[in-house]
Parts: sequence; C-alpha cells; structure tokens
Amino acid sequence: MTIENTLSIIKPDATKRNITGSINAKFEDSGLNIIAQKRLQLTKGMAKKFYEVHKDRPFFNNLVDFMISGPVIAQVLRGENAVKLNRDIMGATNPKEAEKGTIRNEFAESIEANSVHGSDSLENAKSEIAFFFAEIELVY
Ligand code: IDP
Ligand code: MG
Repeated sequence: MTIENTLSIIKPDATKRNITGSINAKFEDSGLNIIAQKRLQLTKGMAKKFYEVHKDRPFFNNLVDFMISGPVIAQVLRGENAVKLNRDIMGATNPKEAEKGTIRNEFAESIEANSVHGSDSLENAKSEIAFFFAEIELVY
C-alpha cells in the first residue's frame, strides 16, 4: 500500500463549461481525496515554465495559449497509488482513444482541450505540486 500525492489541473475548457464539480466527482468516486485546490489564471510565463518539457514539440505554443485562455484549478489528489490511479481516471491524452467512463472520454473537447492534466510519475508529481503549493497548503 503506497499513499501518494499527485498534481491535477482542471483545464480552461472545463472551467469555462462549468463542469469542475463533475470532474471532481470522478476523483472522489474513485477514492482520491482532494487535499488542496485553488483556482487561478495562469500567466504565459507560468504556463511555459510548467510545460517546459514540451518546449520543442510542435503543439507547445498552442498548448500555452490554451492554458492561459481561462481560469484553471490546480489541485493535489491523495490516495493509494494516486499517480497511476489519476492517470487511469483521466484516460488517454487523445479523447478518441480514452476509455469509456474516463474524464477525457466523457468531457474532453479535443486532444488539446482535454479537460485535465495529471502528473505522470511520482518524481514529477513532487515538483509539479511544489510549482503550485506550499507544504502548509496540503491539508489532510
Ligand atoms: P498528458 O496530458 O496526457 O500527459 P502530454 O503528452 O504530456 O499528455 O501532453 C501535454 C498536453 O499537451 C496534453 O494534455 C494536451 O493538452 C497537449 N497535447 C498533447 N499532444 C498534443 C497534440 O498532438 N496536439 C495538440 N495538443 C497536444
Ligand atoms: Mg503529460
């Protein structure tokens, strides 16, 4: 049994459509606890820094513009195997490939506007959580 924390971001396509509660229900119904959460408007600098690993990908500039196109909700999810569990709840990056019942299958608009971000490893989860939250903001 490994209890982990992972970073989630509800993306602008979802905040704009007022479906953040439906997305949070998916996390909570699967046993993840939302132990920190804040709504914020990312700046271009923040979005570029957060997605720095993708800076050489052809979709990078569009991704940054999309991520600053409206409010996001940064959150920390906690539970058993939270990193992998959250990736399973999210579904594949491309909603056309996302399994039925996943967030991206049900809510994503496109491969870019795919409603949620989730850390892809425990190591990245730690640095991504630190990007948005101080230790004292994680409450459980
Ligand atoms: P992930 O969010 O499933 O981990 P990544 O490959 O890390 O997927 O890509 C980060 C984000 O970049 C995706 O969630 C999506 O918003 C965007 N993205 C990824 N691939 C494409 C693409 O081929 N076209 C447009 N946007 C993309
Ligand atoms: Mg990723």
